[in-house]
Amino acid sequence: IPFSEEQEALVVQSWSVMKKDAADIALNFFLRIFEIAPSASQMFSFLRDSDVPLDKNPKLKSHAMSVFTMACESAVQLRKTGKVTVRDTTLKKLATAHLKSGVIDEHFEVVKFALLETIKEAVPGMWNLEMKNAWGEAYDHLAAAIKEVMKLIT
Ligand code: HEM
Ligand code: ISQ
Repeated sequence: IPFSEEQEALVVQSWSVMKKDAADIALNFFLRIFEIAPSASQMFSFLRDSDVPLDKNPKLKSHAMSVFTMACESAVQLRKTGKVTVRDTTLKKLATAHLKSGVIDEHFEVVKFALLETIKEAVPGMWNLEMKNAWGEAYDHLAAAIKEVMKLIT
């Protein structure tokens, strides 16, 4: 089934509301990952090497925002072209960074669940099954693109 204009709108609109609270969203997102898979959160070097509290960590905020932004961009591409293409250099950099950190395929399900829970909590009035599926599909295509390159360079 093609990704519809309505699905794109659900993602784009909820993201435009959420990004006003970027710092909260980023922290909640990370805490969700930590809650689901405490061991996975130890892979984040910017936390191991840091003395500042979690909510003041600039990398946590910027990297978490990238995940949301890239998933949102994926929704736009899915509607326009039916597939997700990430810039080659970006994709290689991402795949390399994740491989180096010890990320495996199963972790992508953890991050997906954390992402969806974070959105649900951030926009409770907008949240519904259609929104969940639209974000989920956009994330799955993005994750598949990253995982594919991770396998190629392993
Ligand atoms: C780093 C995005 C999935 C764990 C990053 C960075 C971005 C990003 C933009 C920063 C890369 C850089 O250093 O320039 C994404 C996206 C994902 C995804 C878009 C899925 C679609 C995951 C998963 C895990 C994970 C499944 C596993 C729990 C990490 C870790 C780092 C990282 C450990 C390195 C942080 C550090 O130590 O500097 N991610 N990520 N990511 N991500 Fe992800
Ligand atoms: C990097 N990759 C995936 C998820 C993340 C969540 C918070 C901060 C950085 C991240």
